[in-house]
Amino acid sequence: MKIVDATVVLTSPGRNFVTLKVETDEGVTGLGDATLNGRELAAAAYLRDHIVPLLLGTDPHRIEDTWQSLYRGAYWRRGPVTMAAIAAVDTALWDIKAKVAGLPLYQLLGGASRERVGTYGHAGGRDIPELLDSVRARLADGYPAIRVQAGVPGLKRVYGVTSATGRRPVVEDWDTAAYLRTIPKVFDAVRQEFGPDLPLLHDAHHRLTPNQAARLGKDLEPYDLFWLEDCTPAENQEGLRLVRRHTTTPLAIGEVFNTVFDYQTLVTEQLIDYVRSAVTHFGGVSPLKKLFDFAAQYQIKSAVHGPEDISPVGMAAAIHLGLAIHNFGIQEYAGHTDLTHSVFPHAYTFTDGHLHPGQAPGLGVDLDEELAAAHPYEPSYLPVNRLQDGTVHDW
Ligand code: GCO
Ligand code: MG
Repeated sequence: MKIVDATVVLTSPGRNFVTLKVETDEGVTGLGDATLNGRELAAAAYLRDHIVPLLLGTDPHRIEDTWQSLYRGAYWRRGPVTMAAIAAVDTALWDIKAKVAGLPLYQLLGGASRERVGTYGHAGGRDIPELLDSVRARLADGYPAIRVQAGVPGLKRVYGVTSATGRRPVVEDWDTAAYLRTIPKVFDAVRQEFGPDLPLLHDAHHRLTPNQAARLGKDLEPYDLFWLEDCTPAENQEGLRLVRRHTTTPLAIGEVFNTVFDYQTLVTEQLIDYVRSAVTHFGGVSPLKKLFDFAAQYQIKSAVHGPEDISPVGMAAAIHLGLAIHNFGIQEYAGHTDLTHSVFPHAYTFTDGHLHPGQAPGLGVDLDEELAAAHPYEPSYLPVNRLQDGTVHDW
């Protein structure tokens, strides 16, 4: 079997997605997701200009060898653009292999370890009443666990939830002290309204120092969070030692990480409880499975990043992995617009707050290229965040 063509499809059915379609001489095709929110054209060009020419004529069954040759062969390693592009190839080749086998991908990853994949959804509001309504709406959607983000008095926007839009980044504002005072009150209100049982999560979106994160984790202990996410930027992995020493609030990190090296200290010293990387940004199904197996040795679980900017192709790959691995924790599922579901018809289902990959061979996702072409790429940026004196802060 040989790869005879590979094309990159950019489409924006509400937001941008980058999809790689790999075609073989036997007519079997595979899809991979390389969407990099706000930097889509860089991932598309890396694929189109530097990777596709190398794929033509190669054997799609040699997934590990292809991955290693793209990773090591480029000499320049790691980074979100490189790893999103490699991820798309790896995922498309797994899609092809599973289609040839006539099996849904999860069967090739060891088969099902559970009946279905549990999720969490997003609730947010500018103030507490609006937030409580949003939690009610997510519960009505069936979500068994909910991420709670709330407005901070004095700040213009609810942070960390803005879509990427426009030809220039939107500028948001930030005040860490006000945030640290507000969030425990928010969780107090949510617990009072919804009781002790509902699993609640919170995303600090890389905005705190280790010391501030330690304080927030401690202040949130009475509200029994499922996790506190991205409490620091965590490039300084050792910084998590300080956070860990001061709080038992579970910690989840990693949506911006793209290799296992970013996790080395965090995992081996058990400084976190959940690894958050996505198939789409971590080099594909192959390395993410290895990360989960590594994390499992330290009782750390999976929690794959699943915002709207992971396409249904990347989401399907995550669901297959989530069904198969033993140390599955939870899957983030922000869902997609109806138009996105039509551009990427898929076998996976979301029922009663749980996902299942379905039984279609491969990933179980198609691409309606005509519909995709009718919704072309639109330039967009994630927001930039500034402190009230104008200093740029982590977003
Ligand atoms: C999450 C994330 C997202 C990111 C987004 C950036 O936990 O889902 O923080 O909301 O902000 O994926 O592109
Ligand atoms: Mg996050």
